[in-house]
Amino acid sequence: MHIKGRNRIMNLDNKNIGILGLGVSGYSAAKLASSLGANVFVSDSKSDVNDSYMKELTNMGVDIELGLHSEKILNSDLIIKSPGIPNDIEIIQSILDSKTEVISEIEFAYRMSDLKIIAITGTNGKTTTVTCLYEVLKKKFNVVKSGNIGTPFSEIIYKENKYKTLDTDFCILELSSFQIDDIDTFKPDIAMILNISPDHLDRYADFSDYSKSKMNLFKNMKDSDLIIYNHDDNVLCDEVEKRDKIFTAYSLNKNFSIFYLKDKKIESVHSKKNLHIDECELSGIHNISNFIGVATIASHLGLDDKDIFQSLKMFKGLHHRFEIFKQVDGIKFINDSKATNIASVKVAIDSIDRNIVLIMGGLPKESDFSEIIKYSESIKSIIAYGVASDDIYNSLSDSCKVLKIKKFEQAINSAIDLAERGDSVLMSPGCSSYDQFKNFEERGNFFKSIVERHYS
Ligand code: UMA
Ligand code: ADP
Repeated sequence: MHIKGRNRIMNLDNKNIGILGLGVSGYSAAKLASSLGANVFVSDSKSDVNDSYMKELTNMGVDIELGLHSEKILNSDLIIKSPGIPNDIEIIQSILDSKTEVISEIEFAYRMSDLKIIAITGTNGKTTTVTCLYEVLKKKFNVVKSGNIGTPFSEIIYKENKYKTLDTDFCILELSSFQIDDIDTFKPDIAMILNISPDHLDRYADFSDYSKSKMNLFKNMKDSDLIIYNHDDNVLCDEVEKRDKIFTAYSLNKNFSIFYLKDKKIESVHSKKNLHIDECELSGIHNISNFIGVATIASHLGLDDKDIFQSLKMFKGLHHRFEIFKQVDGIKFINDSKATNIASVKVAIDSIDRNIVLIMGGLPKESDFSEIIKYSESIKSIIAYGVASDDIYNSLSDSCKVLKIKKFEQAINSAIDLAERGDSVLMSPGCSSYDQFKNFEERGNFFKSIVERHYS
């Protein structure tokens, strides 16, 4: 089948498409390729993959190999790589030697679609910002959200083709650096970058390599496209300086932005309207910054300030991201389980300011936590749990009171015992959850259940 693409008509009839990885991206890319007439081969190094993916794809005639990456994939005309697959595995070297084209799942879906794209990236705040932007834009447009947030871009295109839902105005794509790495022609109509701080350094040579990967998002964008960046992020400002593109800034500061923060109000240069941050469902200085980014895009797309502020005011945020889930006996409990790097812990502390009982720990991404020292005045005590507890203790015990407790449940109970009226118990771990949990959701839900049980 031949489908129309904006500038990228790609005929897949009888093409051999190889796909590396049978997670959700591989599954959706395989369905899309197969539905468009390609011969599809999928290879996954694990033997136990999702059964329903196997059944559905096998029924579509997709050839699947499990438990290894054999050289069979070298028979492909084009290879689509799942984002979680690093470039240093052996089969990638053989593919590169064979000169077969390798692209990301995002690039593949892009080549198959006509959709207008708003792409959001950054180290922290992507999912919150994409969800908030979706809530604001849906008042005026038909929008869908996709990408790293959970639904692969290929799934959106597959469904658009299958159900002929051709009235989508914008696809809002959350993009991780892994997804940006293997783009080639991908060009969003609007792109926004929130911040860059150290993360995923196991996949990149160094921080500069990681930053370059994020900035790669803009490489095909033209002056007629809109590229927005957070001017309050120093790393981003340096990266923007180095590039010969037209960038639009957003900031908390009036000098750089069409929306800005003044006397606890988000103000607009275009109207006398404003939004008092105490009226918003969501709190946190980082979320005000996210709101200003969202408002900047919405305003460029013609939404008026009144509608933008109304939607921002109502936006409740997401679970596990600076989620104030309980206030009892004058103590606030905040679940920030998704804070898996130090930058996200810093903004959480900044948003509370004082009397914080901070729970950090899990599986560390780095061993140096000393950046937290500058917040020691705001922190009453730190409970350090899990594999990272020694590193946290070593980095911070000279400046803060740090208690080391290996088991998560005991760590939370100790935090509850320590907390007094006027305190905030903040679980903002700065590490991944995998030493004691399946994922950050499980860790956050367990935290909430321990607190609820204590006060029931
Ligand atoms: N695999 C191989 N060979 C390897 C390594 C892995 O075959 O050498 C296989 C695994 O056995 C597994 C499959 O690859 O079956 C997994 O592929 P994947 O890791 O790319 O994961 P997907 O299920 O396709 O999900 C991906 C994103 N995952 C990652 O980037 C790690 C999801 O983001 C995203 O929601 C989804 O695509 C849809 O776009 C998750 C994530 O953790 C939430 N992202 C990271 C983050 O947010 O920090 C970047
Ligand atoms: P991502 O999708 O980039 O991981 P999330 O919206 O899931 O981002 O939030 C992850 C963590 O980052 C949470 O702890 C959240 O409070 C924090 N966060 C949200 N926005 C920002 C921001 N603009 N700067 C720094 N941290 C942020």
